[in-house]
Amino acid sequence: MSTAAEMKIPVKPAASVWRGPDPVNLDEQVRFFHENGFVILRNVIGKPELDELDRELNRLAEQHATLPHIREGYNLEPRQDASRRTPTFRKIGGITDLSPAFNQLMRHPRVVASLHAIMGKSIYLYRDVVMMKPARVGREKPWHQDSVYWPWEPMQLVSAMTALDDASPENGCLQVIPATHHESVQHYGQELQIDIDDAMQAKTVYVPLKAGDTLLFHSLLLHGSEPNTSAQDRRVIIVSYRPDGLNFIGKGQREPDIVVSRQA
Ligand SMILES: O=C(O)CCC(=O)C(=O)O
Repeated sequence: MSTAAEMKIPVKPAASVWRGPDPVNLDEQVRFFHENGFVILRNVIGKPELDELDRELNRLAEQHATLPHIREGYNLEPRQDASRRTPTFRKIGGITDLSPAFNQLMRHPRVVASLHAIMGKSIYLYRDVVMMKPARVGREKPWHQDSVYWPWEPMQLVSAMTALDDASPENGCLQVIPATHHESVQHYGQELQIDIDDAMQAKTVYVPLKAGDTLLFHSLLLHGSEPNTSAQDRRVIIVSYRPDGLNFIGKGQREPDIVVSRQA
């Protein structure tokens, strides 16, 4: 891995494309997740739910001027697409408070069952954000590990990324480097990122998702994505979940817990 003193390198095309197989059985999912730092749940939601979430995102874009700023709030793409009627958002945070349909997705029984198997009996919400990655203007996300931004130790959160559109190498689907979730690495810069060397580049994998698939990934898994230069939006919702037993190391007051699910 490169150091801060070296040049900032853009995210390059990945060396390979993840094609499965994706474990379905819970025990196999847990084994696969611990080994690789991710696991994919296919077809978690279908067309009716996707259509409803699409309507919700259109509603929120229309109403953006009056929406409350929840958790990360929202954020515009540096490059706006003038052909759209509403501002071109990069992300919308606090989405599960803004929309009942997204709140329901955060608690989806299949996702929650896999999370319990991986994380234990208690699951709390930490972060909930829609990443819009809009056609033509969606910018890249440099290589990073989420936990280096986050005020929780040990760094053992799990994120669920559910695709709201088909996500492919063409429209900037996520890239990961499997099995990098065992330790944190030094990041640099305002956006907190790392540059990966040729050996790491050779291990990069695109993770294409069909709309409705959910990728679960460890908060230390190295990931990034290229810009979306295609004509297809690549929207995903990412919900990040925290297990019991982590210490809050942030500044200021800790937010009250939001319980997603608790097993007896
Ligand atoms: O949406 C993406 O492509 C990447 C998002 C991401 O890495 C993040 O929110 O941590």
